[in-house]
Amino acid sequence: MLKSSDPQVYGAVKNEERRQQNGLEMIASENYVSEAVLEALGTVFTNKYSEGYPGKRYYGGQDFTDVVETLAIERAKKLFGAEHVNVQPHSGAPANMIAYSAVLEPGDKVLGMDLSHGGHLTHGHPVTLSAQVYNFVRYKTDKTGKIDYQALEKMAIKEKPKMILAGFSAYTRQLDYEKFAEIAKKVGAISMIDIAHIAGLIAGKAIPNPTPHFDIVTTTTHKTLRGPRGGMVMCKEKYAKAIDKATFPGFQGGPHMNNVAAKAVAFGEALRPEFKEYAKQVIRNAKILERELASHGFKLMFGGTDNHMVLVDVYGSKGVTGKEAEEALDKIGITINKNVIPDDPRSPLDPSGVRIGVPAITTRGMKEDEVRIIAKQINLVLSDIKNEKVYSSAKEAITTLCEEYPMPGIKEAASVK
Ligand code: DSN
Repeated sequence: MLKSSDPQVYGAVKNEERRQQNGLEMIASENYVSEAVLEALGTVFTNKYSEGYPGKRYYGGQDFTDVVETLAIERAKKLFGAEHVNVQPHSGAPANMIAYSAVLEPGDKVLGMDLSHGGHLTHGHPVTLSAQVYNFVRYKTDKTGKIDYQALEKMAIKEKPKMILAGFSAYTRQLDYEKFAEIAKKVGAISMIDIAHIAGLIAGKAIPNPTPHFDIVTTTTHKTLRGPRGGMVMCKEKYAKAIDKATFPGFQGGPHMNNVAAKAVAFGEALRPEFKEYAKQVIRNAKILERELASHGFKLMFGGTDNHMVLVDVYGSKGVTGKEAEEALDKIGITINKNVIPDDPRSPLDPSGVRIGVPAITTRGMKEDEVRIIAKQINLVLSDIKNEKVYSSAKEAITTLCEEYPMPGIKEAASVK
């Protein structure tokens, strides 16, 4: 047992359980997995090497790895209506690199969303390997917080990219999938979308599904999809061979089969009716958070939200930097992350904004009333950040919520103190 064989690691695990139970996780990309997903992660599949794909492996002993990988693939196809699925990518960044390398040559041009406008590092930020290999040109949102599709089309005609990439990690509005696909088609580019943040909302049918419109779809399997940390690439049959080859042997070695088994479990959960209700509640909770924060005088970027998160200009609203806001909310048991806002004049280490998401608190069962309480505490603390007195009552309100809504996944969550 871990407790006796390695008390140090065991202690850290128990402390992390306590931290997760006794605080509210509001980092938009995090969530709590079920006990079944955790159990699958801790199985003997972690011992197995399975290079290749079901029915076509390089090593023996694959009867049961084939079972879990096939289940994961078939369930993902059902969830997203995908023609082809590869469940082996270790996470989101590898999934994106796999997709690029499957269809692009070094130096090829890609249009991707600017990081400060909600895009992701792996969509062409200069500090990444992908930006060293490919030539990324970045588009932005306009003053209204929307993507100007006419301007995007003009840019695509001028730049003649090999790929047009949609998707984000801090953008809060619904994308026009058809428009992206139409522009890509017009300029002869491959269309790709990274749905890492919104995969669970799509699987739960709370927002439209982009899979039919795009050549390639990448995602993580954690975040709103509530599976194990991992990645996945879906594509049209036309790109199936290229994606599989780019995954293995192109970019990765053996898949992590315990992780693939846990993906199968999570996808099975996402196919159940309860998951649809979960996804809808996530959207309802985010909308209430948007309205409550706006009513408390916070400036919401992009004009609000259509998904699971809000991006708030705390510096412009309350004169508090993103870093200060993150630290202040940490003190009352709310974990969020500082975040740049579009064309942020401040540095990424102490930006103007914070990103706040509701997927994890919704998994705990919290609804509109609880979100109102949370927004109130956020406002009390960030409006009076230097007043130590507001912290204790705010912390008490958050602790009460944590006790009323224990986190799933651990057997004795409620008794973890
Ligand atoms: N770190 C994840 C996020 O928070 O959006 C994605 O890389």
